[in-house]
Amino acid sequence: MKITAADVIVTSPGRNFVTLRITTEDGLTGLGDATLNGRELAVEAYLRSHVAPLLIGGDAGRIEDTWQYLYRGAYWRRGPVTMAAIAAVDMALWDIKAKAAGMPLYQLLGGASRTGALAYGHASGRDIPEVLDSVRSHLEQGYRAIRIQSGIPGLDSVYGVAASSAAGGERYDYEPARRSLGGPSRPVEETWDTRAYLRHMPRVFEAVRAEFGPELPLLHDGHHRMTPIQAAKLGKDLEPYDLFWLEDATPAEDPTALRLIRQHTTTPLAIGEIFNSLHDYGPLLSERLIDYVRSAVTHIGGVTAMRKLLDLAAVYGVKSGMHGPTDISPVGMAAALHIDLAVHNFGIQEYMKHSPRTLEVFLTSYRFTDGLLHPSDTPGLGIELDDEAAARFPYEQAYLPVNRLTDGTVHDW
Ligand code: EZ4
Ligand code: CO
Repeated sequence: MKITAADVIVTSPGRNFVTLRITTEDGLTGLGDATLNGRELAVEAYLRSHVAPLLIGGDAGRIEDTWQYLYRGAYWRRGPVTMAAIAAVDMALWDIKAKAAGMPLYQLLGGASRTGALAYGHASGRDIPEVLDSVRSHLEQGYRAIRIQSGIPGLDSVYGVAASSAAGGERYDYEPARRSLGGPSRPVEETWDTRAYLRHMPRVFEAVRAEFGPELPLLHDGHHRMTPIQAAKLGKDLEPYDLFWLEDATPAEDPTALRLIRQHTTTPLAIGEIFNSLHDYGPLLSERLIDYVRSAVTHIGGVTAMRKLLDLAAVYGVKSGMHGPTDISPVGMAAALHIDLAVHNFGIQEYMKHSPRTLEVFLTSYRFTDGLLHPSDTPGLGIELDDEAAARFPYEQAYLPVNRLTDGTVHDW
């Protein structure tokens, strides 16, 4: 199966996505997600200029060899841009292989290990009453596990909190990357105060448990803002509320920070959404410093890399908890769901519904029922892209926010 085309599609149906489509001589097509939120055009250029020309004429069936060729063959390796590009090629080739076999991808990965993947939704509010309303609405939508993010007294805008829950209508996401829409093309700046956050979060979880009881799995994302000892304190303070996990407690480039947190708390830990290599996990798996790996198929290097990561994690009893915000396109989400269904050490899947506009461009077949996600039995990944719809939504520059402390010092966002 010779590759005859590798096309990069950049589209912005509500937010930006970079998609690779590989076509074979017998007319099969495969899609891969290469979206890197806020840095989309760097991946587009890497794919167009350096990767696509290498694919033409190659054998679409040689997935592992192509992965190694693009990774080792570049000499320069790792990094979010490179790995998102390799991931897109890898996903597209798996899509083609599964379509050629007439099977949904999860069948090629060993078949289903469960009936569906437990998904968690995102409750948030500017204050505790809004958080409680948001949890209630997520329960009504069928979620059986819920992430809790809350506004902090004294801070105007906090990661993970939807801009206005009073605005009415359905909130599809709180996508933090702001599109410039002809306005100033610089990131929004937010103000952060870790001590205020540490004082407030236990009150939020206390209120949620008091209202909804002990059963519901609850998650929280620290978004890389704490020092190890601050994270240890938060983990300890949250122990009475029995979290499913505390995510990204400390900045991602220092895996050994998790050692200190682990010495102080039994709150389960998750990290990895901005990792781009299995090697970024360093000692986290072998020393059992975390409980869940948060990588996305899109950012770790594709289905091939994710399978290796999860097999290694399984050796140490660590489970999956793949990243699933709306900046993972429906293609990346579908890839995650096929793996979720197939692997034994599945933990949970993050899920945020894409907007109706996004779903005009990406025709999906996966479904969410009774709190579980299923990738469907459509051959391949089960996603198609409507080129005409994509062309209606041209790229808009967008940046993730930048964080500063109250004295103006730049802080991790
Ligand atoms: O901030 O995907 O757990 N989810 C997250 C996300 C990330 C965005 C960044 O692009 O942390 O909301
Ligand atoms: Co996160």
